[in-house]
Amino acid sequence: MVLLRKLPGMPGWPAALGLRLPQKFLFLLFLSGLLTLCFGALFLLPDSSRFKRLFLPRRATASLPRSPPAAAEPRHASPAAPRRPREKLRTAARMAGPNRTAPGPRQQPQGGESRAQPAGSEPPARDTRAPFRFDYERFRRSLRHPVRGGRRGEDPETRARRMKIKEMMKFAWDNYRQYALGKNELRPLSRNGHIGNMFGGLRGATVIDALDTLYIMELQEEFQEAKQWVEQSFDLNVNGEASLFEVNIRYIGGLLSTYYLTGEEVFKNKALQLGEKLLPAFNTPTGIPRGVINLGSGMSWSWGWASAGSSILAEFGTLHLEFLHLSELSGNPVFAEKVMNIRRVLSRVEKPQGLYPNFLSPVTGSWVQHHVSIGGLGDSFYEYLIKSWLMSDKKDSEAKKMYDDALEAIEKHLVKKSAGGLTYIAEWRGGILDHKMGHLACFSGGMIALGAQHGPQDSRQRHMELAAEITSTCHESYTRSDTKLGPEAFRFDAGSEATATRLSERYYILRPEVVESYMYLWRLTHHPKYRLWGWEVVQALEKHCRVESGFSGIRDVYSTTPTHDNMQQSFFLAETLKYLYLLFCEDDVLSLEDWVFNTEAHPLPINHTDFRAAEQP
Ligand code: DMJ
Repeated sequence: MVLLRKLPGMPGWPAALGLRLPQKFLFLLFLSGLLTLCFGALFLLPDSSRFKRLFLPRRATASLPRSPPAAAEPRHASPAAPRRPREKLRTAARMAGPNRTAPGPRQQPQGGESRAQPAGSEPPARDTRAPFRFDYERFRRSLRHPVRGGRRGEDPETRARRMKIKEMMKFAWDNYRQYALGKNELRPLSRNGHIGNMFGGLRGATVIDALDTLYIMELQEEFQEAKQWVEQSFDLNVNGEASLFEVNIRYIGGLLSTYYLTGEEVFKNKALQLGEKLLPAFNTPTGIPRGVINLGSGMSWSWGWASAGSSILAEFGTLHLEFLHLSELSGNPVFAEKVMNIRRVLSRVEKPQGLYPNFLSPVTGSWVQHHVSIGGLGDSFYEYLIKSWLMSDKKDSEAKKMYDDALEAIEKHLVKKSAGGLTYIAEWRGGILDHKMGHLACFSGGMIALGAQHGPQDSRQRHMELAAEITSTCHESYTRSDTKLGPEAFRFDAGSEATATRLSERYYILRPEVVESYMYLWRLTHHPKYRLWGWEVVQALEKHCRVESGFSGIRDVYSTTPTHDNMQQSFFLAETLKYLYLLFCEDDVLSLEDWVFNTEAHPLPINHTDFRAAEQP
């Protein structure tokens, strides 16, 4: 009213009734604007809940999120998170066996598929009773070995070889940083960056994949460069189609492991924020996620090439380790619930001959096609079963049983010996064997050796022999090529023995699986041949893949002058160089007693206890 009186030509309030029509209209417009402003201001006050209750029904008020706590605290829950009593929330988040973490069966929407909740469209629900805090210091004290090891006394040759691999990592990083920082991969011949379409608009795949390797190798300046990029430039507000699997194993895996190694909150917070963006992919009738998700809208769908809209075993079966850690670090059980539900579906579905086919319908929960492979499309599902058991400090007995049963079926139906005496794992197509092994399948030597440590004496020995034989076959696929690097796939038919028979299978893209198995077999047997074989790979990489500005894949391992594919894959820094480095380290560097490696070689801690901090006042 004070304002009205001061307006030129505007009389006091009583006189306003005598205004002419246009003036009245203007006055009413002004008045209604003022009222709207006052009403809206109620919601902007720091704690307006009392006012809000005047205008909103009680239930709607209760579900409004509280304002975020201290800056370092990540958002804990997702729209899908049920609100539960605090004790239940804590228990489900803990990394325990299925009996301890298992939530009730997933509630499915009636009459078809639920709609994905657009990521970020609604602020996540939150457990408001007390802030959750993961006790990082307590976790670090629980480790049995210093993360970068503490033993002395190695021979000078081993040290020199390790230093050579460190130099390769520095070279790979320096060139990426110089020519492609912020892009996903380096193109070392054209000296620029590659973005690709696997990560839904996320950038810096090489930065995130390289972080823990740089840290472990004590490349401190380089680690700081990578960290600075994450702090200043890593943007999660993107809008694009991402592979759920790739984002999980590379980004979430890399961020989680770097948090556990360094205690730097930025990595944990980014991992949790990204984890929440993946949750809408699980909104299917079975809870089996689809393979592709738009990180902006939350819409998800299956790969166009996957038969009949199915989800891929190696994709939805390779979330367990990371998702349990997201729950562990946030106190929010939703992540653990999602992967325990996948476990439930898989443990119940009927398996042909005890085998797991690669394609499952997220709508019906049944297999779509009977193609079984321990290589591409199947591989890391098996890996995550045994590693889930190890990561649970051997409490997740359901995972161990599923692994043991699967391995038994693989031994029975897929393990074969070639005419030349090489052991290999064939693929299975509706009962018919395809006598080929992909490079990807070569991780299985390491996996079987790892699992063998914990079986009864007879199977332990048999499995160690099997692991050693498969690793030896994969080594043969390398030694039988002109470059001493292995092809993408090799066969055991029509006279071929561990060699590629098709032109399209002759390439090598800096993959890690063979050196991964060398690393495990070395740690578990200390047979010197594994270090020798690893050194052969180092020499071959230097000779054929190192170019002026980085490392590149090659198109034909059987050519002594191979052409380069102009791509330095991010997994070369995450896995290939890390496993090679560890092969020449003492066993206490990232000890297998403390860590399991996710399928992208990002170390995640074995959970010896619950590291929830005492409740905050
Ligand atoms: C990596 O991204 C992971 O190891 C994945 O499990 C399969 N393949 C690539 C490397 O070959």
